[in-house]
Amino acid sequence: MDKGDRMRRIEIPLDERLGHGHLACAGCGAAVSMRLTLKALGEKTVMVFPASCWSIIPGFWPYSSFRIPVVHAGFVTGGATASGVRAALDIRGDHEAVVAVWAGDGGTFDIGLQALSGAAERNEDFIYICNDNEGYMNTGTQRSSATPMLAWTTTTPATKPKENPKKDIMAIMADHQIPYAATATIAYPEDLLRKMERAKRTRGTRFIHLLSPCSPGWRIPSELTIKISRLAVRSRVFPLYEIEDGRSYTLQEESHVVPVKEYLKLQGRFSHLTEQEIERIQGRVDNEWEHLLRKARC
Ligand SMILES: Cc1ncc(C[n+]2csc(CCOP(=O)(O)OP(=O)(O)O)c2C)c(N)n1
Ligand SMILES: [Mg+2]
Repeated sequence: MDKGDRMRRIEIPLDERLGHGHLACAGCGAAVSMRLTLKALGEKTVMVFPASCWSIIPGFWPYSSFRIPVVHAGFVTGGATASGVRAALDIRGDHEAVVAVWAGDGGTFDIGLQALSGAAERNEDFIYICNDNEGYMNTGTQRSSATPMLAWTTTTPATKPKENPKKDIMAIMADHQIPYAATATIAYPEDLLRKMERAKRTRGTRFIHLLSPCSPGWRIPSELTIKISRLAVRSRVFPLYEIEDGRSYTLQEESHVVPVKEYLKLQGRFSHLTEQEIERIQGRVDNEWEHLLRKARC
């Protein structure tokens, strides 16, 4: 990727496609991501929502807060529904409209993985956005395979927190050799917008992995959403990077690196952790970072 493109300052478009009266919680990281995403994708966008918080947040017609057409879809069907919407638009001769899926981590890492994998293997022409809040939040904070190791959820209580590490969804998508995949968070709005614009310009299956702090699910004060998103990147828990054609990695190295503890200590879902457990998480984050660096350097 051209470094000039990455460094380019981006003007945030003024038009709003997410209107008043949406039903997101105060401090919902995803609501800010959605607002920016819709600005980048523009009015000629159809958005597919597999079951998630976003089955509720837009509100119902005729009071929907969305100023684009949306399709509510079954939990497992994000990839398949978007394939169908794309085919229908193509048959009508509309190759310009953008088809985007906005699915939760449960709908992507777990239950929707098969439909997504099938669509990605066919290189279907849509943008798949995984809004990762690291749990089944709409149904009250159950564990998903995106929940980080040792985190509290209602199905992994503090006395028995989650033992397994978070699934590496970016590696899974890279191995489908899709044209473009990227990670993003709202703490870096220009970067998020640039990646959405890049995804819009690319054809074939594009995958964006958004980390979206969830105030009730992560047990954080609503005003800390942006700060925690930034700490996720600075602690290398959630590195920012792009992958072209599943093989070419561009890692955005953070100059201000902080210990993982700085990220964990602000969140109630990690308040049960001992110093030893924090060290264990730090070790894992360091290993994953080295692994990513090796991929970016080869
Ligand atoms: C087949 C099926 N099983 C369960 C549900 C209930 N359900 C609706 S939303 C949801 C949680 C979705 O979690 P995620 O995909 O992470 O999105 P989030 O709610 O966190 O935004 C569940 C379990 C459903 N709608 N359909
Ligand atoms: Mg979720």
